[in-house]
Amino acid sequence: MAQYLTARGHQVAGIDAGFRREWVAEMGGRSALPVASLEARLDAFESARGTRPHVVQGDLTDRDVVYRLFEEARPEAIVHLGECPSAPYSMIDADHAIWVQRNNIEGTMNVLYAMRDLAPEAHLVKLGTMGEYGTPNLDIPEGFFEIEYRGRRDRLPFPRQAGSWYHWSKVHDSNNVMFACRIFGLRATDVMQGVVYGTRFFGSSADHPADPELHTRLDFDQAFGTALNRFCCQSVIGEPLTLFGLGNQRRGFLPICDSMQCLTLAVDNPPEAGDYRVFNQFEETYTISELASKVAAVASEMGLDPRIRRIENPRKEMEEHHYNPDHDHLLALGYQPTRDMDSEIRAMLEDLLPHHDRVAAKRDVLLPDIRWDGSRRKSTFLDGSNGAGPEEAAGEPSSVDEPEAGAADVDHAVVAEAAPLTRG
Ligand code: USQ
Repeated sequence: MAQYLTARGHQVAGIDAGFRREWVAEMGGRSALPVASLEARLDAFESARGTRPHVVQGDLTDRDVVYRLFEEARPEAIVHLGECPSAPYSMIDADHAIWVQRNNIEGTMNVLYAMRDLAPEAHLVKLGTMGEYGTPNLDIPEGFFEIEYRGRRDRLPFPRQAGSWYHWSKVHDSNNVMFACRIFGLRATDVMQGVVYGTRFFGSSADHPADPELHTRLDFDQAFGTALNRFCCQSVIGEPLTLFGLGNQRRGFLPICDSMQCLTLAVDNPPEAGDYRVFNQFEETYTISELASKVAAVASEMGLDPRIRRIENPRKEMEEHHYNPDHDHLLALGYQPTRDMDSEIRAMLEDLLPHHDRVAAKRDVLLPDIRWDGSRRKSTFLDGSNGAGPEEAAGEPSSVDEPEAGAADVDHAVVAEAAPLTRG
């Protein structure tokens, strides 16, 4: 995000302690693409862009650190990406559930108070999640809807029905940000983001940094790897693409470069003071089966041998449901999708193939064992074997193996990334 904003003329400061690296290590994983130390990345940033962002190594739940950064940076916009983003991680046990909620909610509260005291005109761009809404049997509006009840009408927040302690932490954040806008007169955009995938964060491949120290990370473990990223890693090392349960769960997806574009559009177009607005941010919706088929088709074209298999779903979630969310607000601001999914999958596979051995060495972290009922047990394949059973033809999963169950001139932004946290 810092690279993307800097390339567009913004001056960026940040807070980060690389906590994501610790979470992924705790899961036994590592990034498929090597990630240099923060210092080495900042050096590479300076060489490539001629400017070095002021980055504090610190914890968003430490209010003094947050206030100090606000005093130094005097932000006009704050892009808040500094939360633990993993549903499975939050479902491990009570310690992880409570820690994820404290981390996410306290960090955001500190940002809100720092804004009130030190940057009341600034614009908060806060990363929420489409998962806040859950999968209701209704179309999903962008944050609010008009409702008539007992003859009276109102515009109210659309009900949230999150599916993990992590997703609920985002719901609590949304309520807190909305309330802070009302009582402190702050302005905020809450971005309900779908599942992000990809390795190239600039819209044009020509802008992709040549220096590997400027590349993004890509996780594939059960907690921090998202579905499409995992499917690509699985294809590269010849492991089955794991469909959880029926595979008919539908989600909104968008490539990382368009996530950057959307967040930047929000930064460049702040709402009025006191306004809390919600953007649903995704490009297209797919079922997980459709997604796996897409990856398998591109991987086959590239000479790989992808296999799609269903495994027990470790989560409690609806596997067949209505899903039709609105996503008009960003389009109205000029959002234009820059890449289609197939070419993005191809680029990912090209970027991942040279790191085949890094992924293969950690293949054990691919099968999920964190279960929503709080137990820990590896999911088994639903074709009755746990490794060597019949497989679905790539690209066409069958229906067998049913499971049981304002100002455009903003130029100072603070980017908060995965803040480090102290476990209580
Ligand atoms: N799934 C599989 N196979 C896998 C991994 C996942 O079938 O190997 C399924 C899951 O059961 C789920 C769907 O794919 O139904 C999405 O799972 P995911 O792990 O890709 O994404 P999720 O847990 O929903 O969370 C991710 C990010 C989170 C963000 C969210 C957006 O980790 O930070 O908030 O996507 S959304 O899903 O729209 O809520």
